[in-house]
This record gives sequence, structure tokens and C-alpha cells, in this order.
Amino acid sequence: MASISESNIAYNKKDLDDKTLLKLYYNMLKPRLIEEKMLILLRQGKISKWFSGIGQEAISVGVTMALKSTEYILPMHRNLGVFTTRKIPLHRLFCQWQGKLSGFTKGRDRSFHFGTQDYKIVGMISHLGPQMGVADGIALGNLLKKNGQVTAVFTGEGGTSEGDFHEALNVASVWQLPVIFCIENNGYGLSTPTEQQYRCENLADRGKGYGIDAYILDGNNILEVYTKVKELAESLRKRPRPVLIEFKTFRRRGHEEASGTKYVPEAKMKAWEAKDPIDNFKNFLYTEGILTPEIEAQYEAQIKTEITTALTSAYAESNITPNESNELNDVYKEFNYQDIKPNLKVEELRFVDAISEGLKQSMEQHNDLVIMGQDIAEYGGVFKITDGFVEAFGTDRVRNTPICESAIVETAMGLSISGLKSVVEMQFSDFVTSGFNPIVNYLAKSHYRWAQAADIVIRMPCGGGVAAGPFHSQTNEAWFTKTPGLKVVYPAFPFDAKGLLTSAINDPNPVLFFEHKALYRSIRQDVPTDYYTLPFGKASILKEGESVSIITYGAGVHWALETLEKHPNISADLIDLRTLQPLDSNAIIASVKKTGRAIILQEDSLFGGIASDLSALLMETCFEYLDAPVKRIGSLETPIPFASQLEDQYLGKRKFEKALISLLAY
Ligand SMILES: Cc1ncc(C[n+]2csc(CCOP(=O)(O)OP(=O)(O)O)c2C)c(N)n1
Ligand SMILES: [Mg+2]
Repeated sequence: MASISESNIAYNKKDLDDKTLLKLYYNMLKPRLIEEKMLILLRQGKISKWFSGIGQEAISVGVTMALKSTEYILPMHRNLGVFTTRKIPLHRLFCQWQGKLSGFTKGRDRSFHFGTQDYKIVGMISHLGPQMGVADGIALGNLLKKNGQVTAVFTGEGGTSEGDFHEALNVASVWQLPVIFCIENNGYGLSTPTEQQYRCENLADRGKGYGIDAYILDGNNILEVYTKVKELAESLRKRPRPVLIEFKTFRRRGHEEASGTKYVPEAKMKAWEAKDPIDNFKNFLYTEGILTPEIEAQYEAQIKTEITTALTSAYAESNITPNESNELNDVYKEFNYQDIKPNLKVEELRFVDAISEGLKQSMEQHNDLVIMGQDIAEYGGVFKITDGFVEAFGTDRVRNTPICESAIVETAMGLSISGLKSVVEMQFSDFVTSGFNPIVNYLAKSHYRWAQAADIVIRMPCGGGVAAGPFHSQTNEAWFTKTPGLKVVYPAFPFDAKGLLTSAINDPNPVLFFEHKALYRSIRQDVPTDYYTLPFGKASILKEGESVSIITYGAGVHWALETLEKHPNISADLIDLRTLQPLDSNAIIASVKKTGRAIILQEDSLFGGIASDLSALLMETCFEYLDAPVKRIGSLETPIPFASQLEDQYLGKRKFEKALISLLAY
């Protein structure tokens, strides 16, 4: 038992009862004792990495106790106290850290990188910043459900330099989302001190710039943290809005244990040691006559027994036996596809109208579907696909967004966590780069990591041939087909576009839905008027022939059709892939085995594209059947030029006819 001395922190217990005060103490003691044990295990080489939150416990514990257990918290790597205060069984936590099955990620992710719906905790991805946009989405879900709940999200002061922080605060402010943004300013981001991280006096000063009320709290004073956050949470539940809190605290150990603290001045360390949140609170409780040596000893013994028991059982649990199909089966959430047949009544629609109709009918099918994008509400979107939607479905469900692709993709993820579906419209698929991180790292990996679906469709108006230059012409599907966890759909006809879009929205997995702009107003087709669905992973065989298999998708389908019209004597299978992930390999292989020749046409520049992968697939599966080498056609290895004569030269379309003829003559 440590000696009792005067407290270095000025506490004000207001009207808190003894039971609550003791609980605050107990809840801080628990993560501290777990950490002390972890440091021993680390020295013994029994665990690999440890990010210490020693000295910062008051923030995790105070915030968690101020919220209801039904309210989501999004912690970071130093917030063990969030997990323990939410009473996650230590056996499961320890198994998580040891990569065992009773953890939360089946050994697929480490440390605090997991979420759990059971405890309403959404853990981080390594990239730090995306947490804040995800919190926006959860808060938006709460706002739409009108359940009066708040959401708390954490970041270090280093993480506030990321664009995600700015975007998330701005969106939360514009939409008045009930989020408590908690900055733990602990003096360092890895080795970088605050003066190299930002140049305003306090990070809380930034609140004003976003139109958000901001507060500075002593992060080492558990009573200040708990009472103020509780008061704010109660206020936000009644009057939804975001708040920003900067907790002043200090990181007393290395960024992670192995990296040490050599760069931290000793005097600073000493000063903050004297402000230890647990020792000081303990002294206060003794002075107040609330804590006694008996209670203190009992708490310690109880926690230590819990730790020892849980460690023993976690070590006893056997290591995971790798099983390839288990891994593959968890990349996507199972989707029970419902085939809803098209009705007979049809109407001739342009590609763009078919998408609009599919989207509109999906809004009618799913009351929980929200669409978000720039200029999509009153203005109807730059391609007018959502024209009239706001009148039909209201501004809650049809949301104009600020220009912040990252935060909106993250918001969509948060909506999915809160059980709502969303469609995000990229104004042009080129701009997806500004939301790339959350798509490939958060949405794509979420189900594999902790069984959380990312029930999101990202609409991608794409493609060239419209003289729009390097930033409004790309067809960037290959950036996403590369990433396990995403589905990629790329229709070429209005009928497919409508039925595949409705399926994409039904599918609980993240789907990138490519819509070629050059097809929007040039391609018409009879489209069933009612709602219907089409399955993923089924190519459509547009023409059947004997001499060659033409495999393509998107605008390439129309280039191939044009060429075949010019050469009615060519007997070709024409395969429109329709979806790239999942891919209908069976249809491709069967066709090439029949014809003995294959040409793959893609609009994107050639290297690293779909055509290369399909060519490799055919070499591996059809080599003995081939009468000629597989031919790939793509566009030039340059950015997409603006002037139409340069663009014509760029596009692979130009080379297709000649290549097809020479392949047939091989
Ligand atoms: C996008 C990104 N860049 C860099 C890193 C490496 N990194 C991990 S934590 C960290 C420091 C974070 O500092 P801060 O936000 O202050 O949190 P603290 O560790 O101090 O709690 C860095 C640079 C990362 N994980 N993600
Ligand atoms: Mg920091």
C-alpha cells in the first residue's frame, strides 16, 4: 500500500456519492494493474507489443462512465480503460492480444484493433483519423433513429493533424451530430512533440473554426473529466450537436514499450508523475475518508485475481489452427441473394434513367437507406440521377455533403455499424482518391477483422471519351478489384445497371458501382418498370460464335459491338462481365475452351488492369485449348488527355479492330 499524502490535483466531488467515487477509483485501478502485468510479460518476452496508457486512465474511465452502456465509444490505442470499464471479460481481451480464437478478431488483427457490438465499442484501424468520421456516421444513425444517444470518439493530438479530423468535425458541425470528440493531448505523437505537430495555443481553439463548442479539461483529474463529460452528454442527448474536448495529459511511457522515452525531458516526466491520476485520486479519497486500507487491499486483490485467472485461461487456450476456407469465408458477409424477377411491362430508358429508377425504387424498398453526396439534394446531382429525390424522401435520407470524401465514406461506415444502409455518390469516380483510405482499409477489411458489415454502395461515375481530361475521365476499377473485401460492379446496359444497382444495395458488403458517363445518355434499352434484382458474378453472353472470345465490360462492350457490326463474318463469343468482383470465371473459361482464342478489352491503361489478370487466368486454365496467345487491349500508359484527338489516340478502342483481325489470322 502506498503512503497517503496530499493530492496534487484539486478535486471537487460536487454531489457525487461515495459509491460512484469508489467506482471511478476501481475502474482506473483496473487498467493500471493490467498494464503493470503486461509490462512484466513484455520483459519476459511473452507478449510482442504494448501501447501504454499509464497516466491517462482518468480520460478513458471518466468518459466511459459518463456515457450509457448503450452508447457507442470509439477508442484508440491507449484507451484500455474504455474496454475494462465496459466490463469486457479479461479472458477475451487477453486472447485478443495473443491472437486466439476467444479474442474478437479470430487472430486476424492485433491489440485494440477490434470492435464489438456487444459492448458498443468500435476499435480503431491503424490509420487513427478515420475513427472520427465513423463516429459521425454512428451519431447520424442515432439522430435519424431519434434515440437520444451520444457517441464519444478519441484521438491523440497527433491524429488531429490528419485531414480526417478536420473533415469529421466539419461534417459533425454542419449536420449537428451528437458526437463528443475527445482529444487526448499527451504531449507527443510517437517522438514528435506538440510544437512540431500544431501551432495554435490549444487544440480546443480549433472548435471555433468549425462552429463547435470546445472545452479544455485536466485529463488527469477524474472528477473533472467525469462530471463535465456527463453534463455535456446529458445536454447533447437533449439538444444534438458536437462538442470538442481537449484533455491535457501526458504520455508517461514510450510510444510503444520498445521505443523508450529518451527524447522526453526528465523534469517534464517528473512533473507529470506527480500528477498521476490514480495516486492523487486515491489520496483524495483517503483524505475524504471514503477509501480505507481494507477497501484498497480488497480492490487490488480482486483485480489481481481476475488478471491471473484470465491470463492462465488465455494461455491455456490453444493457438488457432489455420484453415484457408475459414479465412476466405469471412472476407465478405454472407449475402442471401433474393432473385426478384423483372416484370413484363417495360419502358425505354437511357442508362442514366435506369440508374435513377433503380436507386429510387431501392429508397422505397428500404426505409433505412440513406444517400449522401455532393450536390445530390435540391440540385439533383451533377448528372441529375437524384433529381426529385429530396422531395420524395426528405433531407434526412437524401443528404448534401460538404466536399469531404473521406469523412463521408467513414460516415457511411458508421451508419452501417448503427444498422443503416447507405449509398455514397462520388461526383466523379476520380475523386474517390480523396476517400481511398477508408474504402480500402476500413470498409474492405471490416468484416474479415471483426465481422462488422460495411453495408455501403459507392456510386462511381467514370470513364473517358467525353473530352474531360485527366481528372474527370478515369476508369479506376482496378484500384479496387485488387482489394479483398470489396465487390466491384460495372454494367454496360440500362437493364443491367438497374438490376445490379438494386442488388448492390441489398448486398450487405461494400460495393463499388461503376457507371460509365459516356453511356449515361447514349445507350437506351427497354427496362422493366418495376423493382427487380440481378445476381452478381454472372457474365452476360451477348453474342455466341466459334472463332474467338471477346471479353470486356463497361464501354468496351459497346466498342466490341460496333466492331462486330462492321464485321458480320466474325464468329465471336462476346462476354460482358457485368461484375468484376465476383468474377464469372466459369463463363470466361468455358467460352475460351470452345473458341480457342481470346481477346480481352479494357478501357483503362493496360498495366496492372483486369485484362492482365484474365489473361493469366486463361493461361493457367486454358493453355491446351488455345490456338493463339491471349491478346490484351487497353489504353496508353499515360494519364488521360483532354483534347479529343489526343483522347482518341489514348483510348484502346482504336487498336481493338486491328488486334481482333490479327488474332483471328494467327
Ligand atoms: C496514417 C498514419 N500515419 C502514421 C502512423 C504511425 N503512428 C501510429 S501512432 C502515431 C502517433 C500518434 O500520436 P497521437 O495521435 O498523439 O497519439 P498517442 O500515441 O500520443 O496517444 C503514429 C505516427 C499511423 N498509424 N497512421
Ligand atoms: Mg499524443
